[in-house]
Amino acid sequence: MIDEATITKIIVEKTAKDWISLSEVDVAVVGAGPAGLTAAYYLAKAGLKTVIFERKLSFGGGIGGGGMLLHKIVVQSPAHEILREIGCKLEQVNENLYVIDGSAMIAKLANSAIDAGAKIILGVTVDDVIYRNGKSPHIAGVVIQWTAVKMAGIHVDPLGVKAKAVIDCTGHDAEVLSVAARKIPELNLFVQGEKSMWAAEGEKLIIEKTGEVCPGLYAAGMAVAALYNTPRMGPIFGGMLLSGKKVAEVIIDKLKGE
Ligand code: 48F
Repeated sequence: MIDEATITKIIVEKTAKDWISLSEVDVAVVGAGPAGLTAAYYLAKAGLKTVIFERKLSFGGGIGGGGMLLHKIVVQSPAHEILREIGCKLEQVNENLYVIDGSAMIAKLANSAIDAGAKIILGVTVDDVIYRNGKSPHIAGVVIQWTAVKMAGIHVDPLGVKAKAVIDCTGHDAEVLSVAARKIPELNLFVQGEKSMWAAEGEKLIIEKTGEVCPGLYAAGMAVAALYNTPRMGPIFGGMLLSGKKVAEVIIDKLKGE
């Protein structure tokens, strides 16, 4: 039987159950772009309790906009192996470049992260971090608010989610790193902003520099370029996938070793 009150009860009860579970996780990924979705896929696959908080009501980040709204996404070797692993059909264009529709890539990345066990919560903005000061300061979770509340400009206190690891996958603005740098000066973080475009160098450096930024806080994807002032690469996406995979491996090593 379809009954309005029953529908409401199911939504409220099941959402509350999920949120109670999500109040403490192994990894909080901020942003469901290519780096965040790839990281969540590998983290969840390794058995870590993983949540992605995404500001918008959709996932994919910069994939959907492609290069100047054109719907083909270019990925270089060996990042194509990640896409093959999750069932993407790629067209090989030359020795090391592959192409795929943006919509297909978004769907497959999100699907693989969800199937591996990650939760993706849409419409939630991370606007601060939780920190502790032991021997040295460390990040212990994220502070979240409904995006709709932020947009309304009304003052509503946020909620906190504890996490053993927080990954900034927010893209060009490196929002989590920026707020941590501003509010916790003892972390000695300085978000410099990215350099102008140099595709090959940008891709190489982003993968190299992906990893832990300070205890509990990690960066992947374009947030890494913003932190270390490395070049933007424009619409080539292999570095984002490899960066997401690398940060997952670093965190898996760390958390499984504890
Ligand atoms: O921008 P985005 O796709 O970041 P990325 O994974 O990939 C960058 C590429 O798309 C492209 C590029 C290289 O090819 O230059 O731009 O590093 O995805 C970031 C996601 O984070 C969300 C945002 O809506 C987007 O979906 N986001 C940003 N800030 C917040 C956030 C926040 N404070 N809280 C929650 N989500």
